[in-house]
Amino acid sequence: MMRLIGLADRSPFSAAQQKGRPCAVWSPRRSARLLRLLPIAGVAVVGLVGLAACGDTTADDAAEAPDCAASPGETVTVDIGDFVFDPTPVRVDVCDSVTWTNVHTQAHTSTGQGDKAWSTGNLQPGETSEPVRFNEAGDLAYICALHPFMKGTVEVG
Ligand SMILES: [Cu+2]
Repeated sequence: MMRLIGLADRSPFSAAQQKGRPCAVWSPRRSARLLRLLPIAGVAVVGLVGLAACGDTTADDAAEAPDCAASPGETVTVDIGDFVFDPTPVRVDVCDSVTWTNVHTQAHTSTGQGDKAWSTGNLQPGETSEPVRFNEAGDLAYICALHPFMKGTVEVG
């Protein structure tokens, strides 16, 4: 903005002309001055185009990766029963969360495997985990860390 004001100040038209006299007389001296300013103006334009391009890229990235913090989805509950996760697989949308509720008589966990690793820690009988949010589509395997033969899957997408 400061640069644009600066250019306006160096207009080849006199102040009186800018104030509204109908067509100004073009001054060669002032024209030469304007020509010297053109490269600066060009840099300013390129800079603005560059900023616009960056803005577009950011917008595209945002479209691919939804802002789950701004618009969280639903929370779905999975029960941990008699050495089983119920339901499994559990299907959720991107940005949804899952909580695990231990309805069994022993402690269990939900512990993610692979890239998306999470752990509820030990859930005692009757206890419900903190929500685990899923920000990307994919099939995610998990186990109970106390009983690794207990397997479950969260299908996101
Ligand atoms: Cu278990």
